[in-house]
Amino acid sequence: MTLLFCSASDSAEDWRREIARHLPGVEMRVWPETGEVADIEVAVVWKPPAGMLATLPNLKLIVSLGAGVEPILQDPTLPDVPLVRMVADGLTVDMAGYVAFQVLYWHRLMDGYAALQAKARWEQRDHRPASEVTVGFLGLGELGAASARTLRTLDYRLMGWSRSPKSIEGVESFSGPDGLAEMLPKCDFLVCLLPLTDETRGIMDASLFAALPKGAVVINAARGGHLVESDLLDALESGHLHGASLDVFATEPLPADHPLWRHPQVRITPHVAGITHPSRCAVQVADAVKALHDGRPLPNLVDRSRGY
Ligand code: NDP
Ligand code: OXD
Repeated sequence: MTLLFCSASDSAEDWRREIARHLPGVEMRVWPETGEVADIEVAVVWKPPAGMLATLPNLKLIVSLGAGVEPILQDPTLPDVPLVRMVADGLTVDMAGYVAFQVLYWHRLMDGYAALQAKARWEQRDHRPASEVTVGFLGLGELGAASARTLRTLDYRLMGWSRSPKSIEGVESFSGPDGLAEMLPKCDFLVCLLPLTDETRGIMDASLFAALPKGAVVINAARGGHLVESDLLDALESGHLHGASLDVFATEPLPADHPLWRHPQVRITPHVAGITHPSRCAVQVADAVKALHDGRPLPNLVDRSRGY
């Protein structure tokens, strides 16, 4: 079997080593060195150039190196073959750690203590008990649910909004437009872990921020397209929102002159909340390829009609 690897931001050599370990006998080619395209049955990709996958006449499976698949689904020439996405313990643990860190940063007043340290001032400030702080999630899938479970061990009050209602111990579930309207006013923190689809694009806008209580903090670790950045800046400037932690942006890399970089109440990371490391994620690629080969159901299959 021949596999084509295509990613501008992952090390092809590291992936070659791991693919050889988990899929001995499979030949890995690295785009654009495709060789004879008719040989290629599996494409392993992150942000492939539009039209690239359509050049592979015998393609049987697309494996996304990302958990989010909108960069693949937006290709109008995308061939009609199964698409599986990355779901891996290592990535999930990374994301839960990122979310917990950002919630703790704001809740435990680390922004204020950093400012005090700069002035060599010893000043104890009061923070609310975690049991009185509500963290709401937009999206309670692999990453939202795992992040909520992690925060549960720290005693936060937890809520989550998803398409279908969920039953997760210690997490109050909301769904549908009414559910969102009911959840938002209760959230001291709002964490976005939705897929980017036609339904979720721009969901974090002025009207959503207005529905949050004054002083709320927004954390976006999903996609830049979920957030209307100018509305966020307005909500921070007016003092309605206290802060924001952002890992993803409408334009990546975030342009150097973007006002978000310099806003004192915004914490920025460069799309690193959950990373697909080859050493811990190649096994997921191998599982999908083996399932295809054996004719078994494919794990983590994307439902194209839903867009995630
Ligand atoms: P999942 O598909 O497992 O979960 C998505 C969740 O969103 C589900 O609970 C789903 O509801 C809910 N949802 C989808 N559409 C709607 C809607 N219209 N209304 C309400 N709820 C909706 O995805 P993951 O948890 O694995 O990943 C989430 C996203 O995180 C990815 O799509 C990606 O964009 C982002 N990501 C970011 C990373 C980073 O480094 N910053 C790393 C990895 C992922 P239901 O359960 O009912 O279907
Ligand atoms: C992903 C990502 O979707 O890295 O996995 O953003």
